[in-house]
Amino acid sequence: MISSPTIQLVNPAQTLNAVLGGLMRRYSERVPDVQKVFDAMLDAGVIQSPDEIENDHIAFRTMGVPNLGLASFEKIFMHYGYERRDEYNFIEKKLSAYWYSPPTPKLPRIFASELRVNELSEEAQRIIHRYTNMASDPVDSLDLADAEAVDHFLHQPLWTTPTLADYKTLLKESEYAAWVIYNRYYLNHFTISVHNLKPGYNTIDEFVAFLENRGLRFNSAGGTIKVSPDGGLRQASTIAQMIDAEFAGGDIFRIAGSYVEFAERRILPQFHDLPADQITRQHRREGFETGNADKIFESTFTTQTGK
Ligand code: OOG
Ligand code: NI
Repeated sequence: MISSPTIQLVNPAQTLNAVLGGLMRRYSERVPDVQKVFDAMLDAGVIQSPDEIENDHIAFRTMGVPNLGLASFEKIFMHYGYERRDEYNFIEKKLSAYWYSPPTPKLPRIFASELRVNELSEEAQRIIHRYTNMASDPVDSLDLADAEAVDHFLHQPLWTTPTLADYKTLLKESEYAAWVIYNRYYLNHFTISVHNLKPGYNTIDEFVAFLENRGLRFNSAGGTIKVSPDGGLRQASTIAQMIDAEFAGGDIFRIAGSYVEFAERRILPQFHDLPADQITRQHRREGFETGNADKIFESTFTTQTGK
């Protein structure tokens, strides 16, 4: 009989799977809409098990300050083989973002954004720096081979719990800033790919109609369904889950947490004649779209959550 080794060497792919699993587990606990969507899909026979769902991408938000922001955050996933791709700029929201392609095609893409803190008012900058001042980049002292350590890092406070007054001041100027000061690196959303679902559910219009009938509420900023100018990327998202957040000193206030997104990536024109069973990710519209993303950000904004 072969005895199992006492020390298991874990490869980066396994570590990444564990990190992604931890993110999804906590996110599902925090966002009841996730289970609602799964239940609707099971009930309608769209899927037999949630494992069949393809996760198009996950998204994170960061504060663009020294030792944090994308330059720090991206090191985590690039360590596991993610590659930085296109950049997106959101002038009015003062945000920069990149998407990252995964090391293997079944894994979710990552969309990560950063607030350009230095473009905010002096007061907002002062508040943000008071919480986010770091002597060094915390990712540099993280053992990225240790999935548990990374899972803990992504769900830890990172900085002291904000006061409700500071949260409200930030909220007036940048809803994104307020979101990050409280929620930090919590998963902002995961995204169900709809194009590989069965007919009747495999377009964004059909899928959104299906979920609206089941009582889910969608972000209506710029129209419920956001379409890229080339027509290839179609997205919609729910309105963020409200959470009773506890602030410094014990104040409780209802704030926006995370949401769920849905994406349809159409087959690129040059592959329209390929047989359906040969279509894979590389034959569909890749990347993201600034105009779509600009409105999807508003899933956590009071203009949507207060509707
Ligand atoms: C990200 C919004 C953009 C997309 O798929 O374009 C986005 C966010 O709300 O942080 O998710
Ligand atoms: Ni998204």
